[in-house]
Amino acid sequence: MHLQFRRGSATMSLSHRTGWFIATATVAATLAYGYACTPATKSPGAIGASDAASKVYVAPGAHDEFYAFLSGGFNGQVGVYGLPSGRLLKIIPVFSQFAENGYGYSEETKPMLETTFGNIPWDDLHHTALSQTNGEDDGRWLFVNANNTPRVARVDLSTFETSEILQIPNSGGNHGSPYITSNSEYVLASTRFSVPIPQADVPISDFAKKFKGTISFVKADQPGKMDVSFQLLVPGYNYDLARAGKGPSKDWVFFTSYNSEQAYEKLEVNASKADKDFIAAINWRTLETCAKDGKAENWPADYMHNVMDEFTRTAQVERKQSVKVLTPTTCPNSIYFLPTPKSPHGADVDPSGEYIVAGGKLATVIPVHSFTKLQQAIKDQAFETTIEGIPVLKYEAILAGEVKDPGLGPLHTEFDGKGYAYTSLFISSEIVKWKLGTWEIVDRVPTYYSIGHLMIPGGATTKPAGKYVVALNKITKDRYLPTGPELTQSAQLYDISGDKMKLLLDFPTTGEPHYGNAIEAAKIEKLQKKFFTLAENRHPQVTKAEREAGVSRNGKVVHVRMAAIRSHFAPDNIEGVQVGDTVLFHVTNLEQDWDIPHGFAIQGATTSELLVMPGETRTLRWVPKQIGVYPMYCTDFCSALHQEMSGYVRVSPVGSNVPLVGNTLKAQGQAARAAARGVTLPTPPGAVTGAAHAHGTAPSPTPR
Ligand code: RUQ
Ligand code: CUA
Repeated sequence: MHLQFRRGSATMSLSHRTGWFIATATVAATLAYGYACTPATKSPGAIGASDAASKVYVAPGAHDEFYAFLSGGFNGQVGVYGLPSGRLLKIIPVFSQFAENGYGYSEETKPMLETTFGNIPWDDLHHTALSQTNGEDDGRWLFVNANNTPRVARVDLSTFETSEILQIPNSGGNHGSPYITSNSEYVLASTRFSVPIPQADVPISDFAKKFKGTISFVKADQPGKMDVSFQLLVPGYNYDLARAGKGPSKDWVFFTSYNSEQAYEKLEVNASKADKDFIAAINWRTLETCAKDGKAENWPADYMHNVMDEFTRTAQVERKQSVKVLTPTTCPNSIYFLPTPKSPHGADVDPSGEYIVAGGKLATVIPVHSFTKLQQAIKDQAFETTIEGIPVLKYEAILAGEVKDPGLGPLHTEFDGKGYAYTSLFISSEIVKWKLGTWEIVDRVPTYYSIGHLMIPGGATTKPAGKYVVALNKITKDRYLPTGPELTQSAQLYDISGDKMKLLLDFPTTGEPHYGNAIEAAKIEKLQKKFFTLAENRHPQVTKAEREAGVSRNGKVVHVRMAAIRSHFAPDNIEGVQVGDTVLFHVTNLEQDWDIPHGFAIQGATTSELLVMPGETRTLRWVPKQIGVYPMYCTDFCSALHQEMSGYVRVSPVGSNVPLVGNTLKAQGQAARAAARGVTLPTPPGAVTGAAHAHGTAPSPTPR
């Protein structure tokens, strides 16, 4: 018999129905054995509805205690939620274009999605890692991975924007990524799919001979400077997930691998034959020393590094052509294999740094390795064999213990900092709580349904805030109002402050959440940037005051330097554009106030709209195809006179003699003459009316 299961909700596999059955059975069992459950509630496993409600209730105007960053899976974005309320606060686009703010569409942000394969508008984002200092979340950055076209990105948590994306060369599927070392020295990334390295035209049947994996160490401690410091070439398995050590194990990283069978067809059968696969335990300090001592070879590679420049707010692309490669033989004692049953998925390290827990998705136990024993086994050379220069340690020599009968399909484990671990079980759709050291199961709760990852605020650090666990579920079925064939994905919040886990809340998520992180809000709130300083804006087409606005032609390209301020554009009427011109609207938002973006849209633009933050410049490209007069307007309800924030562009035939003008120049002339006479022109009404609708209440003076 082999167990079969699939992630994703597109198909109901037979085994999922089994999972469903088991989940239902678990619920029934839970009820039958008198699990603390108030009959009034609709959700089995939940505490009384009003109790639960009061625990997640955040009063109007009050703030949540935690920020949660949940990956969006196939949507390529990150969702930001407040906990315990589960309220969605923001979507941060990373590897996908985002119509809400023009990310990936505006000229400044398009280069962020540039790769050596071209501009990629959509990728698959699985895992998150918050930056750490001394093993604790520090709130500076969030790292995330692109799974399909291998990349790692940094999100700056002062702006909640993607600030940097690094492509990972010599990788095929960047799943085991990004995991972070305890002082944010490195972000880790591994190949899920082994490939010929360097890429080559070879028969697929040469898999075992020619295909390899890589583990990349990305230097990440300086913003804007991510780079692959070195790669370790490893046997052609599938490297799945990872964790860095902490405390005593902080110089080590642990990667799960499956398919040590090296199957290249029908993996669901052929990669599930061996009893055990491996966790690769890697000492990154040793690798660092080898690289410093010149043991790495420079291999040709082709990858891109895209950085959002802080002052031009424009992404710059750098193409890199080589990478340092180490192997287990050129850098001995840097990597060991820990036999681990069976096709392990997650690898998780407890807050003390002693225990390495594997989620053997087809295993009947949860194996836990001991870091102390691992070191001893290395000293004693307790090796079973050696594979491609990698010593394989004896299972019994490194094993701390096994959690017996955890349920079906253990995937991921998080920790509460109070001596307990929580493991997600995909097939039996539940969370089990067990004790570190004794390995006994102390509690289990059903999840609705098919949990993948789970997350405890700070659960990946040395100091978890063991208050809640969030289940990140793949399937919701009957939990919400139906919405056609595609139903929402969902997270569930459980109270873990007591002995028993208690379900408090279901909340829908954007996309399919894989991993997520949550952090005390205070660590991030204090770092917030409220607007970009106009005086520091170094965009080449910036308009720092209305008098600098204007239009100019360079052959078929028309540049419009445009100012946006409540409640007008300058210029607001443009003539002299011709059919087939490329018109670049460089819109600078002159506001210097929190929460006052302006939008920009023009009829027939085939890119997107813009949303321009205070103090920044964003550019929309527009190529008019027909003569006429086209309206343009602000798309963000910024003030009482937002509807008046509009204008026209006149488009004439090719070769027309209509001169190119933007009307601000006239208005500006008036203002200049008035200023020369010592007269102050009345401030436009919109500028003093204050914001309306969604954008706060504080009016700001017009900085002219
Ligand atoms: S993986 S469950 Cu990327 Cu576990 Cu999602
Ligand atoms: Cu600016 Cu509406």
